[in-house]
Amino acid sequence: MQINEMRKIVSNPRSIKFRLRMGMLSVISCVVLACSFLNSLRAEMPAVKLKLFAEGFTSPIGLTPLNDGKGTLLLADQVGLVHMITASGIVRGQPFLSLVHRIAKLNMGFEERGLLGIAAHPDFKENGKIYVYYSAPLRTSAPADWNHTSRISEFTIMEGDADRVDVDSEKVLISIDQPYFNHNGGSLAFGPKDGYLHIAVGDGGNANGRGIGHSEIGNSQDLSNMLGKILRIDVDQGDLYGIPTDNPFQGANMKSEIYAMGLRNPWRISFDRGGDHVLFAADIGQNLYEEVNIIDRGGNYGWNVREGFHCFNPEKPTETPEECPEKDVRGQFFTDPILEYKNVKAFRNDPDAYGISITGGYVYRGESIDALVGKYIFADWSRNWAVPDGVLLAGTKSDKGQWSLEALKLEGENKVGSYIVAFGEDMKGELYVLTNASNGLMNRKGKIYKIVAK
Ligand SMILES: [Ca+2]
Repeated sequence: MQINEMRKIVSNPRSIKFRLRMGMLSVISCVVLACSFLNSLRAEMPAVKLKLFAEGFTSPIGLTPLNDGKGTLLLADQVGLVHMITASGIVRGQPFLSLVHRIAKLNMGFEERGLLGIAAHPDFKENGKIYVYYSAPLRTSAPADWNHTSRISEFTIMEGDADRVDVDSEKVLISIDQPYFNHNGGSLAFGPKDGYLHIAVGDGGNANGRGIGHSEIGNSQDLSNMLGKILRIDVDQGDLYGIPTDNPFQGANMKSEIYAMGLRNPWRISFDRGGDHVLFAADIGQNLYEEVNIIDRGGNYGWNVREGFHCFNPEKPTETPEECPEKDVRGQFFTDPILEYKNVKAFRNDPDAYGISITGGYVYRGESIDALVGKYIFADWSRNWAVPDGVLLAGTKSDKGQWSLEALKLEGENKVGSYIVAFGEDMKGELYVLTNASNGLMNRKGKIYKIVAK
């Protein structure tokens, strides 16, 4: 604006221009006030610090306490190795378990196959059993043009050597043929209340719930296969395992292992170790929305009819249809997520767009950061595909039961600077961030950070 023009406006306060300018100024000041109000709300969340705990991994996808009385942790690396780490972060020289030779041949670049989940039996101290989810080569009974076979297997430690798993002890509990390399899920978690093993399985891959090996209604909506589901089995019963009597889908053409359905690629599930012990599942979206779900028995979480809180059309994945069914093919209402955020690739410069691929975490129940207690701590893998820029997030449940989402502030530059692959927790409920500086399986750039108070 020219100074002369400004003078003219100011000298004639009744001019339309003056009133317009004043109006704009008040709008701007309101926006500024609103922003500072929002910032003051956000400022309640304290900054936390990431303290390097262990490094030298490739793509750390799971960290779980061994419950051996010594605080030992098991770290699963996607390349097929399980390491023992002491409570102080020292990585034992010899791997606890190597599945390198049982895993499908992995790409050095971006890869969704490999060792994808680990859980120790709740009675590990007595029975020495651990459970893994990994991508094996395609079994011969599968269609020849499919990609690989997911295995959920039980292993037992060596007799007389509690620091090593007997690789010959493998008992394959479940095999699931996978048409594509992607969307494998893979988390394993024992329910703190029921003691059953919960297994997250992706929808079969490709995109939009379509392609070879995809059911016409979408694998996630089809109870006759295990894809796009949360499974639940009793590893203490039967030859291989038992089906809990209250598993919800036990009829003709239904897989009785299914506990919940309608997931796309549940990348990391976890139980709240406190509170009501609910099961959280972060579900990676297609193009527009990433979501967090609380998984209830028999729930249908909507994919590929819905994405986040929105309708989804597999024919037009970048558009949100106005309408879609509220109920599944069996007449059951879909369950909405508790939280969603926008994908930054589709919603550029939108403050509600946090990244491109959700990474599920844990509810914080530790003792070192009071302000995080009860919050669901999770992440987005990265704001950018090519540049490692993971974002730490926190979900907070209000007294009225509504969930809200905010970025977790980090001390210093406020950047993780790596892809956030997964989270882990220890026996005390303290949380760890599992990162990879590369978006592929190379250069051992994987690190584990403990989340600590500033
Ligand atoms: Ca959903």
